[in-house]
Amino acid sequence: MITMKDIVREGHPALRKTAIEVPLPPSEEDVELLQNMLTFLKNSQDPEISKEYDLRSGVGLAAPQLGINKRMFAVYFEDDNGKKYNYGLINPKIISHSVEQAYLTTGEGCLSVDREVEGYIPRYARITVKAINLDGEPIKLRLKGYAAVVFQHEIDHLNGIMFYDHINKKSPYTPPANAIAIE
Ligand code: K1U
Ligand code: NI
Repeated sequence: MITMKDIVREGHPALRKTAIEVPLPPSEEDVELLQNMLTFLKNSQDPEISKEYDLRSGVGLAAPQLGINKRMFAVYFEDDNGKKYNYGLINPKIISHSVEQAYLTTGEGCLSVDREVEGYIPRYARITVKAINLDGEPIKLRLKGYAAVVFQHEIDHLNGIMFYDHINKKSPYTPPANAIAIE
């Protein structure tokens, strides 16, 4: 079972590497790892389990956050319209994106960052992602709003990018140009 002790924190070199593509079809070991990552997210959102194991609640987790240099991440959350996102993805790629940007008015958090970071993080408002799912099948996802933000945060982890790299250092709370605010 994955717990907080398995998650590496900022300063760890794994968070700054470009992760390596996963050979396809995925090995049983890689599929099991992704399933365990999804279970961690579900556990982290369960009040009893998260209390028992002292888990911070998360909506996403990327393999480099476990010190594993592979292009894989899991997401588990529901958007404001009640749409569920429950995916373990391998070799995800943003194949297109909007010109328009978006940002969360609450900023972003990260399971690898044990502090509050102030500021807006500009993201694409809409993205299309291609990836391989847990069944080893290709999938294409069109994402907007909060879901697009979460997926970009996780894909950034595969490229050694932390959310705060995107913050305007001189003016962290200036709304990014041409951007929708997501409450
Ligand atoms: O990748 C990570 O470190 C997980 C991170 C992902 C993320 C946060 C904010 C914006 C985009 C992506 C988190 O899940 S932090 C916790 C969090 O945002 C949250 C947890 C439970 C309910 C609602 C939000
Ligand atoms: Ni993160």
